[in-house]
Amino acid sequence: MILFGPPGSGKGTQSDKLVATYGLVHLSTGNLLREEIANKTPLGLEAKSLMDKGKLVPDEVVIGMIDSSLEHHKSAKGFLFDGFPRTAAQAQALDKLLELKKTGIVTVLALEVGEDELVKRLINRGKTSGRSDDTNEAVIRKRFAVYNSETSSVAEHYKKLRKFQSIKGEGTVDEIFTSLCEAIDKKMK
Ligand code: B4P
Repeated sequence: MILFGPPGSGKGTQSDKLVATYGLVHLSTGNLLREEIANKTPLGLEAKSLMDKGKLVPDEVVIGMIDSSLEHHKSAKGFLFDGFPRTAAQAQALDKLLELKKTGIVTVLALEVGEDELVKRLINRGKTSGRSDDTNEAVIRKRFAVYNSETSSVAEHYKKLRKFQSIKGEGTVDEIFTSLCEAIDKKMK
């Protein structure tokens, strides 16, 4: 499954609950990149300078990270992709990787949240998380611009494949979680 949506839409928040309920492996490219930053690897240093400007990390880097994570969890029952794919090239690469492993995406759940609410959530998170990409409103706005120009094509890709479902992403965390579970359970029947 893919959990899709703009920055701050609650992908990380809902992923934690979904993986616990459905027994999936959580693959968040944002978390994988932050681990590289914390470990001060060359990849992490390159990623940090892009993330702090609100830009995306190069496709080859994130596709490579996903490929090795899939290899690492060969016996997994399933995966929840969070924050990936974020470009059309990443979506095509994921399709190919999954095809090679004789599997595929069951559904793409897209959290829909208005931009004012997103800015509020990210600025709030920036006060406590220590995430340098959440403290500056200009960087947050840049991330939305990148989402509109580079990431919205991912939605089109999965709409064409009839795998895309929109979910209202405003309300309490539990209300949104219930809507996500209903959509997944319908798909699994
Ligand atoms: P990510 O780590 O993917 O994070 P995000 O989009 O900022 O946030 P998310 O949607 O997970 O929000 P959360 O649940 O935490 O990306 C960070 C950066 O990494 C990107 O800008 C990019 O540079 C790079 N990157 C990552 N993946 C990449 C890729 N594939 N290709 C290239 N570059 C990539 O929620 C946000 C806040 O809202 C939290 O504080 C939460 O508590 C709050 N919240 C959640 N649900 C709420 C609710 N219902 N009501 C009120 N508040 C809520």
